[in-house]
Amino acid sequence: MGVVNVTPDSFSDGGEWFEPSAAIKHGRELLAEGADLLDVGGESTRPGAERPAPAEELRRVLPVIEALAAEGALISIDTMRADVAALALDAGAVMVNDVSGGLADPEMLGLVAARNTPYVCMHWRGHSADMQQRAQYDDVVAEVVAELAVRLEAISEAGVDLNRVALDPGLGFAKNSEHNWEVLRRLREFAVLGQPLLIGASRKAFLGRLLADEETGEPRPAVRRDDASAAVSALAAAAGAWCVRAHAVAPSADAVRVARRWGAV
Ligand code: PMM
Repeated sequence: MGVVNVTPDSFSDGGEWFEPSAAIKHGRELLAEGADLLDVGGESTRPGAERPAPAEELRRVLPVIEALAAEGALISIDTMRADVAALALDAGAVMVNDVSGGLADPEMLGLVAARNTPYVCMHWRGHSADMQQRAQYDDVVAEVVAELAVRLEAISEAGVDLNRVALDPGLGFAKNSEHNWEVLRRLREFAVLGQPLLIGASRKAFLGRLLADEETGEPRPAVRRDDASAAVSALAAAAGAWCVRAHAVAPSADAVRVARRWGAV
């Protein structure tokens, strides 16, 4: 899954593809690099980010979705808002990627059920403004699995076909670096949930900290985390992940091919 952030303030590629024409061009490039899906989003979820108004979120994503879907791309809409998801589906998106797992908008699961659309449910404990205060766990894997199981029940009760639902442990969302590494180290344990798994590690801060400059201690900048992101892609694929979300698709696509040929996928 290639990331097309149509935002002025994403941590990973802030503002680079904010103009629709630049985002559309970038989407085409990611497809050429081997992306099977493009994840188009108009709200930055970096820690501390402020939310755009719904109208602004729509203004950002709709022209990009329309153009890329018209060219045959499979698009997921990265949104927590049911109204945005509905119009994105009308514009040609084929999947909803909801980082709140249906918690941010009470209308979301009903929409997904009514449209019978594939749905990514990520583990989430609250909006970006204060999510890092919620990074409190005794056993992060056990608690994230349990909280995702509760979401799956709600999703099923809303009438969504569970055959169309993927889960995501939500690296960096109400999780610190140690939590993220623990989730990755024990990724196979998420198989008990019985759903395909999506992993979004690409360019995240925990990789920047791992690769910090040995002298200054400065984290490695986001745009220089793609080799590490690809390493996570290979290992996540080997641990059974269904999909990896990546900003630089080419290295992750190669990494997944290696994992597949290795016999792991
Ligand atoms: N991470 C971001 C945004 N959307 N969606 C899913 N399913 N999983 C993630 O880990 C995820 C996501 C934040 O990263 P970005 O600002 O680079 O898009």
